[in-house]
Amino acid sequence: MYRHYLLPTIGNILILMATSQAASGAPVNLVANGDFELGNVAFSSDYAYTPTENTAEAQYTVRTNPFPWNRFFVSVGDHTSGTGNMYVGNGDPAAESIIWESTSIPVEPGVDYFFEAWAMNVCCTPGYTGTNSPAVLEFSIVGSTTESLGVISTAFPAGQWQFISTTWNSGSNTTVDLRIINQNTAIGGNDFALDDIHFSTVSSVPVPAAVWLFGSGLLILFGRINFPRVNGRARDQGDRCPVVQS
Ligand SMILES: [Ca+2]
Ligand SMILES: [Ca+2]
Repeated sequence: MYRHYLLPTIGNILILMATSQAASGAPVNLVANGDFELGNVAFSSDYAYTPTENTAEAQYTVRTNPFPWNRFFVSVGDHTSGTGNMYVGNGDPAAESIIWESTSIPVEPGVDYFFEAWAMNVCCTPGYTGTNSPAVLEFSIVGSTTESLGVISTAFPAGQWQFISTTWNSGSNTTVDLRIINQNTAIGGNDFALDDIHFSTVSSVPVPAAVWLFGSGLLILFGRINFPRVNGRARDQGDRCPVVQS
């Protein structure tokens, strides 16, 4: 996944540091099948699993490319390796519909955890002429209470993986459920992909890489939710705007 950071020369140096750290102490991901490489298993969803073709909103699939599941979605590889699986969804117009949920995850009380994922806007190819509203992803944790960690919109242009990082303290909890909900009820656009969902006491992005991203102006911190763009494409203003804290 560190291929995303191999851009400027100084970035290459810090990537080597990040890779070294990961090799010596790779974070344990408490999310089963967070990279979707096992397919449509180990999570639940209010969306309808529709593996062959996207025919309506509120459907999802697990596959290696958003296209041609929906003929207007962009053609792009997954985040994990570029050739693996990802979650691809067509946003549900019903509010509070759960995109992805993983339940009964054991946690240590009083410990800070990172709830992270990579997300992507997949709408649309130039042939699409309809409205195009980005998904609004809410990360929340269900323990003794349900706690929202914030909402964030997927960005334009489509086809760019975006890192989302939230933090949460377990308090007195010993078991939690993780949820990602799309709070956008638009039909036009509102199409997205998810990959490499991560929950751990250690971030999936090692500190040296995060420092480099911050130094490059690509890492944005908004309280508990972080949304850097890590790719070689130029940012536009719309990339920075849609962050809203809970
Ligand atoms: Ca993957
Ligand atoms: Ca849609």
